[in-house]
Amino acid sequence: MKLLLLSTPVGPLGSGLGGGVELTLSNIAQELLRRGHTLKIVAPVSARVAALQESDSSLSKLPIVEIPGTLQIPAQTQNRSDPILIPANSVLANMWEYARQVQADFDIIVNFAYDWLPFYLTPFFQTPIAHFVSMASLSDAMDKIMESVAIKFPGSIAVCTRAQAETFPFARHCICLGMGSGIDLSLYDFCPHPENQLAWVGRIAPEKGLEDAVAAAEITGIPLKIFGKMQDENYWQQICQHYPNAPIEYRGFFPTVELQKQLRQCRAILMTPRWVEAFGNVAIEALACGVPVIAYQRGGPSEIVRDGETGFLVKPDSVDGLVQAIARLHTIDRSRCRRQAEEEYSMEIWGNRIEKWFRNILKPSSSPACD
Ligand code: HBI
Repeated sequence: MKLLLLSTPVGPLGSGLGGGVELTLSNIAQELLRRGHTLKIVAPVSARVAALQESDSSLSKLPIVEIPGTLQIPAQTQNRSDPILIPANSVLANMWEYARQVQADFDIIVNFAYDWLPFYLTPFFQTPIAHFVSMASLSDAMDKIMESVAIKFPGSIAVCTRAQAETFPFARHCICLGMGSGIDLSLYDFCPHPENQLAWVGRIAPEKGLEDAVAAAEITGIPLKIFGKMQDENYWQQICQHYPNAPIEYRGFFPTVELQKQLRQCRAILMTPRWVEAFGNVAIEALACGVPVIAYQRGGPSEIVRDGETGFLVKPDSVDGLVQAIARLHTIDRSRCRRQAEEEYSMEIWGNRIEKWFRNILKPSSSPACD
């Protein structure tokens, strides 16, 4: 197949601003190229793309078409009833104008943006558009436009997990991929004997609930290493002021290979989402290193963690629950964590599900099948 992949408009690919969907897109691209498909990626121009491609080897060989323009406002900063905002010289609009011009060269267009415009444009395009929805329901305007596409174009909308699907009124029309990405297991090295430290990985932003992980670090006295894009500086400052004595260290944002070198050294990763996390790519990256996952029983991670075997599922927003789970980490066999990643989240499994989704869209009489 000839594919055109349109990335998230909130940041350049590899910048970390796009969170998990950056890993999703680059892993889908690599796996499809490996399978002999041809593709192009359309993403916001990055002042540092050369540096990014050097630092993140997985990005270097991907064919990226860079589009200029103003980045889109992150949807999770908006309120449910807010109107859709499009800035002047919108990079999102510029990306889709490019797609409109080249669409005849492709069999299928894949949208990774959680934005109104790509859904609205779907009926105006001649080339079929597949939509990978990377977050749970956030706004009424988005729910409305996604629902109209889900009904008009059966099988065109894919979600990561059932928990995420259930947040949408059109859940029954979604293709459920059962995962938000596969991972290249060869990039993750199993670590049997970690340091006495915990990890937290994610965009530093309120919806990720970092403060609970910091509170658990203060109570247990176990150092917490924090990785991810510094998206909301004020939020971070508030946490530092509120927990001046917590044993925490912000390490920064790292490409996959560098991240796993540090993540594997940890006794567990803490996942403390305030919102319904669509999937939780960091959970399967941790498992691939043999790192148990301690996660709130909310959204995607609750469909990934095998409670008591590869980590623990904790009552949502309960810091005590996190502390009790940390105290039971010695009962988890780290090699079982690695095995779960191999059995359930390999690129092979991911590639098969993605190909099936696309082929069903290209076949005329297709009915969505939820795995
Ligand atoms: N916000 N408007 C908008 N568009 C996106 O594509 C988007 C976003 N916020 C977060 C985000 N994408 C990704 O970090 C998640 O999909 C993983």
